[in-house]
Amino acid sequence: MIDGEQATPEFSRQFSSFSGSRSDAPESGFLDLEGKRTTFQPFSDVPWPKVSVIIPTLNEARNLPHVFSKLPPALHEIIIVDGHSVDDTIATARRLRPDARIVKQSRSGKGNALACGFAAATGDIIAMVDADGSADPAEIPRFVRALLDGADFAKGTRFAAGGGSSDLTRLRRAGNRMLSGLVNLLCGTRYSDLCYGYNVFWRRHVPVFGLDAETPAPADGTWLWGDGFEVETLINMRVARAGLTVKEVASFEHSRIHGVSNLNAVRDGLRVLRTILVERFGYSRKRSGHASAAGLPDRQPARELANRSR
Ligand SMILES: Nc1nc2c(ncn2[C@@H]2O[C@H](COP(=O)(O)OP(=O)(O)OP(=O)(O)O)[C@@H](O)[C@H]2O)c(=O)[nH]1
Ligand SMILES: [Mg+2]
Repeated sequence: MIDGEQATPEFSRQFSSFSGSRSDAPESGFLDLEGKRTTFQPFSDVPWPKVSVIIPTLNEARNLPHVFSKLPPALHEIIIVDGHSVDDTIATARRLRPDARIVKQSRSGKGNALACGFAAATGDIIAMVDADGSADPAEIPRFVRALLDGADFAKGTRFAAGGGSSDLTRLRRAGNRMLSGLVNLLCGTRYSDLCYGYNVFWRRHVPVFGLDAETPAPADGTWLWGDGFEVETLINMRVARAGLTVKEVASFEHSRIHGVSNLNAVRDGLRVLRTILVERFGYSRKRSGHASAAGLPDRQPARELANRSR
């Protein structure tokens, strides 16, 4: 948002909550690993659209079987964006889903992985799904329904009827509430779950995000802003600024199945806070240069990220 600009007044009208209807949810367990396509028609009134599922992976080989087993059939494409995993992530993905496209990300971080996945996608709709088993891909049709009902951006929330989490710590819950409240105050939005990364949207809106998938990783090891976990906040704020219609969709977050989180609540929470402030107050001043397509400081010292657990 530009300096001095008022919070987006239209946004509260454009923003609504969608808790999903159980009748829209498909039956679970419809993975088709043998390549058989059963008739898949979750909606009686509209055809199932072309859906691209983007799955960022960093050492998620042990979780992929579960995630793939929950994917709805009849997807347009599955795109795995790998962050140079050192386990068997790519081999596992190829074995389980030979039809999946594997994309190597251009730099580092989940944000960069998503940017690369969005750039590679060819469907009408993009679903962002984590690979650690926390996001249930069987919920995708519920999000798609919200888009077909008129939303531009279907935003997952753990804090609506039908949603929840078995993964949120008290610290994260409090931080998320504070950060969501801050964005709502500054931007006139009504996000109930700013930091939740399960979102589904029309691909035509990707330019609104202003993400840079192309620039190579800087030689000095710095990260471009938006490449980390702050990407979700950045996207949510830009979606609001562009006046897109957002519907929140109830979603249940499960605990990561295997492995360790790459997120550090304090470090990444501070990155989110900084993102909010720069997006709201520093956008016009910062919008030169490649990373500042994101409107943010271009780089972050590598040392801030050096302790990221892998
Ligand atoms: N390609 C790629 N994927 C990443 C990177 N960092 C995290 N991911 C993936 O992004 C998803 C979310 O990362 P997590 O480490 O689970 O972080 P989180 O879900 O925000 O935090 P938790 O709630 O603690 O699990 C997972 O599928 C990770 O494998 C990265 O640098 N590159
Ligand atoms: Mg996770």
